[in-house]
Amino acid sequence: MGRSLTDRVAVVEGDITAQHVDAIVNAANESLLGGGGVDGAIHRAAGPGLPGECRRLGGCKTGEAKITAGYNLPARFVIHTVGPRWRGGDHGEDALLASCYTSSLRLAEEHGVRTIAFPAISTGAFGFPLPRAAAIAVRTVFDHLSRSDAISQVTFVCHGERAFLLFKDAVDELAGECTRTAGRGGNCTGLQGDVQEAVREQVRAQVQVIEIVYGIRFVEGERLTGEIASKCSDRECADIATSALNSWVALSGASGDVEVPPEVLARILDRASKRAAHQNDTGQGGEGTCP
Ligand code: AR6
Repeated sequence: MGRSLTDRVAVVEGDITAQHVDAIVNAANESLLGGGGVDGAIHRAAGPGLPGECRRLGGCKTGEAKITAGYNLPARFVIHTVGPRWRGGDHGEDALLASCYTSSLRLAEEHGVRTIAFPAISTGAFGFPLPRAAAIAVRTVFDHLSRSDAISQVTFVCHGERAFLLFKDAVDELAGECTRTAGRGGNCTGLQGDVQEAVREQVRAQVQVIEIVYGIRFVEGERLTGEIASKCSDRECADIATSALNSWVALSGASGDVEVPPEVLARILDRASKRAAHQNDTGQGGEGTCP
């Protein structure tokens, strides 16, 4: 077995552009064409090759991630992710922020990255409260590392002492929880409650996105969210279930107040949990595989 979870997470104070890791993560905006803050620092340090490659990527949605070379940086890759703008906390910001970390880690793994450094995404120009962002970042990274050994080291690079102390506290708190629940260096089963909450948040956000995109309103949307979240114990399953729900809405041509028939929901949940279990068994990613 590899190193313990807590040994695989570090917090440092400094400049992310100076990190000697396989990949650094950029807190970008949807255009991927550069900006201020950590984005500006990364573009300056990477040099003129980076904007050219970024332009060819065609932008990036909030919560998602794209990858480029690192050019003049010590890091081989830059993973560009777009954090949510803070709008008071009731607009899916938590789930979108968690999704930035998960998407970046997945993309890193697809490119063989073993060591990766993150800034405190969304906590500058995008205004996400730092303590809340630190807790989400650390919990999401711990959760991912507890499921996959592919990445050996994650470093949170904090700009300033306040960020450093908040991230350090969040790591120490989770590390203590892991030690209490799993003994020496083992799995972090104490995270399960947090994972369930994160899955529910993710489902709620995706259900809202479907409502916005199709201009509909699910009858008893919160109950729908609860049923999907309680059947899905991980994000993989929740992703599959909400994409299936999205397809059903698109194909049914539903409008206005939409009630998902119980047999449709049961079929969606059954297939999602079977497919996610199959992907977890075979270690495959989230897309394009059939049981
Ligand atoms: N190394 C590590 N962290 C840094 C560095 C650095 N060199 N520079 C700043 N930070 P921000 P956002 C910290 O504003 O909130 C850009 O214009 C900073 O203290 O860079 O996601 C983009 O183009 C803060 O804690 O990113 C977008 O338009 C954290 O990095 C927008 O800002 C994130 O602050 C994205 O806003």
